[in-house]
Amino acid sequence: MRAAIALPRRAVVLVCAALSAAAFVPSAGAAAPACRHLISDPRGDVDSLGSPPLVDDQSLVDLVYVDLKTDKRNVTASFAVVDIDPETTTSPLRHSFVVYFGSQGRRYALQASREVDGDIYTAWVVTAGQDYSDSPGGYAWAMSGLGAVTGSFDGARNVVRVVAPLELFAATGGLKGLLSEVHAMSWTGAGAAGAAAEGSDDMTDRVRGYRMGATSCAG
Ligand SMILES: [Ca+2]
Ligand SMILES: [Ca+2]
Repeated sequence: MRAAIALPRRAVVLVCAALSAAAFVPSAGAAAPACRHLISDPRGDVDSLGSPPLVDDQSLVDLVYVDLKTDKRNVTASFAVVDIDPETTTSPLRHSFVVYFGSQGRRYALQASREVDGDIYTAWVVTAGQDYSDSPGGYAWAMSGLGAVTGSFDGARNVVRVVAPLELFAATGGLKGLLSEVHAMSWTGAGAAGAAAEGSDDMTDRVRGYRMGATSCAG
């Protein structure tokens, strides 16, 4: 009986020792990012829209992680996707990614779209309503562009980025402290913006926020 009890205790001690070693002795050459993703989203949870929905590869808008990052000059949004459309100019469908957040009483959005004619990056301030959601229609909602931003579609890493200078937000109150109530979505579309048919979309959970300047996984 004593042996039966002693053995698990010894095992626990050994496990603790192993964990301590792993925590305090970095392995040579290992990249150990000390970040935690702001938003995690399941794979394979893209919804089909329209009747019939547009034919599309849903992995191209299947969100996995969404992160925000700020430094002294920029706010960056990073969307990790299951796959990225490599055909910038020949795909018949638009693939769009947007993240919403609040600051100083305003709501903002950072968006990237891989369009038929190229890639478009936008920073928005919400001017009516709150922000887009998957709730039924009937809400008044509008956004206004803040100015020129940059970004990238990284096909090697399957990451979409939007980089917006902080100065763009100054005229509407600026960004400060907690970028709050963060959530994101992605979708496919066809046709002119505003009159587009949609094929599929992916929504994320809404999280409390990102503290400006904090460690981030945004790449
Ligand atoms: Ca997803
Ligand atoms: Ca989702």
